[in-house]
Amino acid sequence: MKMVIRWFPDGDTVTLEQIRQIPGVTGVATFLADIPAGEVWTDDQIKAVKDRVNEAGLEMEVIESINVHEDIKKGLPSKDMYIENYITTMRNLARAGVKCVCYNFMPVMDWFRSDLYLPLEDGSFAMSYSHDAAKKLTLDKMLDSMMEGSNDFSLPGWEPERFAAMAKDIEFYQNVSQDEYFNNIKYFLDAIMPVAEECGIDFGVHPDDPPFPLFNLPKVVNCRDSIRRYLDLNRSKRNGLTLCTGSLGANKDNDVAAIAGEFAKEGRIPFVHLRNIKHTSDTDFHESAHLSSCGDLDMYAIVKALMDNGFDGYIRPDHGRKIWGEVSRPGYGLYDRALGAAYINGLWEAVSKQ
Ligand code: DNO
Repeated sequence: MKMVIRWFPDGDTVTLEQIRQIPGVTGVATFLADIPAGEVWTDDQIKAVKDRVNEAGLEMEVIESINVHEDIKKGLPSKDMYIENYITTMRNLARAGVKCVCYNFMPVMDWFRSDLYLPLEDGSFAMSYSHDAAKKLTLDKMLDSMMEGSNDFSLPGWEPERFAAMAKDIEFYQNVSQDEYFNNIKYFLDAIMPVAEECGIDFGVHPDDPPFPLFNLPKVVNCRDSIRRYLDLNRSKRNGLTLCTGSLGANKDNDVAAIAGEFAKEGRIPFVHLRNIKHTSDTDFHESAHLSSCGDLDMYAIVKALMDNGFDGYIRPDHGRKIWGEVSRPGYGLYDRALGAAYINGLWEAVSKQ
């Protein structure tokens, strides 16, 4: 197992020097911030970020994410050009020593929360999700808030141009069936997996977050069966899952430890996002500190399932709460993620010595 921390090269409040001082952390999960989805990441651009990371004494073996252009998701004729670009980026990253790529195939949107700063009893703030509140959010309201420069809905990892095209895209998908959408995924996977094999890069698709339907968009990966379906679309071992415990765990029906064990055993989990959540109803939850006792997920059981089944990939602590007055991107401050890393290291050592 190698522990990494997500780091945004475009003005992160958390520095590489700080990350270097978190015990057990050997690298970052990062990306090239200025390049719109669909464009090639050149050798020079990759080198510029890698040099910064390496100079701080850290590795850049994990990329989170190379975003998939919406035309590929929609299955439009222009998809082939964007897939070619994707493949060129993969080859360039492989030459720079990248071993793992986290990406998603969620239509239009990446992860979604209805509140970024829910006050918790202990004085910290956490991101939360209310299904009713999410249903009440109209696209217009979200766009207005972004136009006004409010950061109420600014989500790290989303590129600005995705917002602008959002309304049109949501409309487009109203006529796309789940099966058609999976055909588009298969087309993409069949094109990139031979290259992933050749370059030695593991791909981990990120689950839908939250795992509930929003805006009537096709859902992709949100439970054991849909993970199986996704991985069966292309049987290359490089076609894997980013096991995001908080995303999958948001659906109470998901047994996250069982999912971790089943897919780790097959060598299909190259990357794990570990975090805990606390349910407030069947659909609603808020994020919590990483400890099992702070949320509803049994983090020990998840780590043990991974380890017992031969997991040998990358792990990162996922979203942290806002604590100790830290100002940062929502979910991606230093303090609570560093506490999460320390806790995960402790679980790992304990399980490994049993
Ligand atoms: C959220 C992240 C996701 C993830 C993407 C991968 O905090 O885990 O934004 O990076 O879905 O493409």
